[in-house]
Amino acid sequence: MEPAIIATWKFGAKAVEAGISVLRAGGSALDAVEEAIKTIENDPTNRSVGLWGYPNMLGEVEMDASIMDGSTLRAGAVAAVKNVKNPISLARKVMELTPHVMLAGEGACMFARLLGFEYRAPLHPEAEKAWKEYIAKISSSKPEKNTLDFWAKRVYETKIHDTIGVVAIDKNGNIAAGCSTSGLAFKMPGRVGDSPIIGSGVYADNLAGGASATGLGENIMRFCLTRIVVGYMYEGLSAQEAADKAMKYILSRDKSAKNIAVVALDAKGRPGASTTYDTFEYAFMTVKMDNPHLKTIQCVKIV
Ligand code: SD4
Repeated sequence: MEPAIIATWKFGAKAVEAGISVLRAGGSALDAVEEAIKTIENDPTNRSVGLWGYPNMLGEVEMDASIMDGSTLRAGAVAAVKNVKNPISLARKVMELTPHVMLAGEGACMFARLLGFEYRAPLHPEAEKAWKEYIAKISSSKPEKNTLDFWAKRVYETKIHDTIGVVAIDKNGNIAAGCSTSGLAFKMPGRVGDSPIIGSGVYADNLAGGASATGLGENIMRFCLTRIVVGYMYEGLSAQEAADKAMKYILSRDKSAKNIAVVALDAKGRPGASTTYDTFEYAFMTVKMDNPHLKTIQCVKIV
């Protein structure tokens, strides 16, 4: 098996380079996925992943992450966690050290403290400026009928969000998938997207392949996107065929389910990606390649 790794977005190029070093050294798919994602979580220029991402409406960065091991079908996730530098590593600890799959909110923060993962950092100045401007803008605009309208509509309008989603296959054919995000910018406190939901944000099964999602969580989690993609690969479709089929299914059920994307690797290590964004970019690399391959795709067509 030729080890390979795929990641969402242009910034995924940096992630796959970090992950490929792990795979080149003979490391596991799980280690490669964690390392790849940490690289983006640790990047202070990224505004949608990790502690330097945009905060929620109250000015607090709340993050979601998950990881799945396709060789054991074990998974770990954290939702709405604060003050952690690497939510992906915390998600892995949930998988490895607890009998649970997901810890959320204060419990996830407490688990982070117990493990010595707590890391307090001020908002990135750019994120703070954008948050203050956003609050000022919506506060000065026409008042909503009530607080719920304000939260439910105005906050949702920002549509600023991205996720680092990664899938890797190692030399033994083990597949892992993971993702991490600070979620929708200026979201309602407690809003959780698809990223920590196993089967929505990530899914992996050595017998089929792995998938990781990005985009508007509300349009991903009600379709269990990554579980659908892996299910299609289990039926024998390639990663590309499975990703396209899942997106076509989603659009055929709800034409408004825009702004989502998925990356996948099948059990043969072949890459695939599909999207309902107008355009979407992803990065792919195998151990034989010198540089990541960045590819741009267009919104899937339904006939
Ligand atoms: C979320 N799926 O919280 C994440 C954000 C994202 O591209 O990936 N945006 O909904």
